[in-house]
Amino acid sequence: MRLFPIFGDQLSHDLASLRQLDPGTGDAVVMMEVMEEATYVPHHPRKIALIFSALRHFAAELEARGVAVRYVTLDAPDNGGSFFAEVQRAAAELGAEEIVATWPGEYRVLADLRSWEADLGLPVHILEDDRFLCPHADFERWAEGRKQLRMEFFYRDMRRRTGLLMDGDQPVGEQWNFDADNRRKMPAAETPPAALSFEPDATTQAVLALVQERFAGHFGSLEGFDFPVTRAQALAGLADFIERRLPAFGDFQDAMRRPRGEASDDSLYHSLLGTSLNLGLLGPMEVCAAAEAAFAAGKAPLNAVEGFIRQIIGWREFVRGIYWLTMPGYADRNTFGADRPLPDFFWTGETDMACVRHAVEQTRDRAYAHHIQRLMVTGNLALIAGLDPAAVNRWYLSVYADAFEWVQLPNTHGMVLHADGGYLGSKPYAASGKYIDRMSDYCKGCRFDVKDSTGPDACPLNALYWHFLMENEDRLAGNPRMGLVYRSLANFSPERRAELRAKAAATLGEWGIAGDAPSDAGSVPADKQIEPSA
Ligand code: FAD
Ligand code: DLZ
Repeated sequence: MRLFPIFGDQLSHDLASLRQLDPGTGDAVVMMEVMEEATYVPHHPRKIALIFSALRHFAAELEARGVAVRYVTLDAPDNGGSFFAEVQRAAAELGAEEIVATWPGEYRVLADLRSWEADLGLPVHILEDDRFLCPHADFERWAEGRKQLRMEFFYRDMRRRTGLLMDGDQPVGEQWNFDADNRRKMPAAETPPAALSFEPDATTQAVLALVQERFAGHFGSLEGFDFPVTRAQALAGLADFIERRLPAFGDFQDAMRRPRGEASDDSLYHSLLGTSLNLGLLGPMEVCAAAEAAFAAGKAPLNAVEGFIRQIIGWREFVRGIYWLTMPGYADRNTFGADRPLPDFFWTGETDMACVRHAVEQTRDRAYAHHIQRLMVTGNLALIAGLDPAAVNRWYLSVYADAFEWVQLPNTHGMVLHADGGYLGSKPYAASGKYIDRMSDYCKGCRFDVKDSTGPDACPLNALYWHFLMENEDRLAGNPRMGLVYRSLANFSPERRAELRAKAAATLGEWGIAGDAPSDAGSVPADKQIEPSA
């Protein structure tokens, strides 16, 4: 017989390995809730509950289809604690002759899987995960010989490959990218519709009780758990997004807003489809096809539909390609030599900065923050405060329910921290408080003055922003996309520079993370460095 391990982010009935399974021959699936996976970073309890509940529902669906499933719950008295221990036991007890797995979502798990053949003395077949649209080999070919990888060019190839929003070989609307139309600030009167909420059934309630008992010490709340945990629920979430939120998704894609006690506060017009896509309850092509159909039916404008499709076939596939191309090693890069620990408020939300407080509190309560909060609030702060990439990566991987390393790491390490030296993005998204003020209403209710940089009530982001630019001038001033800001900095007097440095140092001191972050890449081994952006 053959044994088919299915992991928590492989919950798709058309998974490559499951397509090979033949229920008539004694083949069996093994699915496991194990402490090693639940604790390799301190995952948000909501994320653990989502994965356990979705695993249990998927196992029941497989059984209903006649597949033999060996399901190991976390509280099983003899739970072996790791994928390997449980697969080893299942293989021995069932008399498995082969293991058939689908390529996992993290290098850590792949390395483990690759050692099983020797450790079990059985053939282990690892099949490509073809739920993604760009196979590894195609991405490698595309990347070959390029010193920097740019999403926009990859995305155009993906449009041609999928045929989405194409008119022959030309883009619909005669433009590939409508991003310039997608930067509206949200008017006060705008009220995004609340997303669907999924009431926990008996299976989910049992999981919630288990997670509450075992992971109460982890950051985050389980209260009001309402994630979709089955494909049927995920499809309902998709239909709801397409009908009620997609039409304005583009306009307000970059907007942020203070909480007002409305159910949509955490997501605005975003889709909330990330968990369903990453667990495998939905496929990337079906969500893009649904968006394209809404455009064809005149129910959603092109800027919204193109913007949404770009996130899926562009960014999502692009970051995955980069992850597998560069691992292991990508996570060790630290271009700016940043080494400060996370300030406590990343875990407590206790800060007077209204934007940061909201992002952290919402993350604690929902295991969700939308893209601009991740990128421009917590992410930007981590960048300009010189926080240690390893600590920042660990935080993002722990706290978001949709976080799996293949997608979390390139976004955090590359897009946000620029720790890869510009391999993924052409410039760091460093910003002062001015950006937050332009794209949100946070600054109005904030104790800090966004227009001030050095006074006692100055927005801390302002001095940190200039401090970051000064600290990394050698590395960044030559980047053509940073030319404008460095020309502004060139006009600052030595006294002004000193004032900004002093204010930044005082802020870092108040946060308990003072100390000069080295501004060169000395800590990066030569073989792990990549060319800085031209
Ligand atoms: P929407 O805004 O509605 O977007 C639709 C879908 O597009 C998302 O569900 C997602 O599948 C895809 N998408 C959008 N942006 C990206 C992107 N930059 N990279 C990959 N896919 C994208 N996304 C994750 O899925 N897991 C993560 O762990 C994760 N970590 C992130 C960390 C940082 C620092 C940043 C800046 C971004 C991260 N993202 C991550 C990307 C993005 O923020 C989330 O996909 C998005 O916020 C999920 O919410 P949503 O489903 O409402 O997305
Ligand atoms: C994230 C996670 C957690 C918390 N727990 C489990 C688990 O108990 N069983 C499981 O199959 N998967 C879990 N996961 C997801 C895995 O860590 C995920 O498969 C890898 O991160 C990607 O290879």
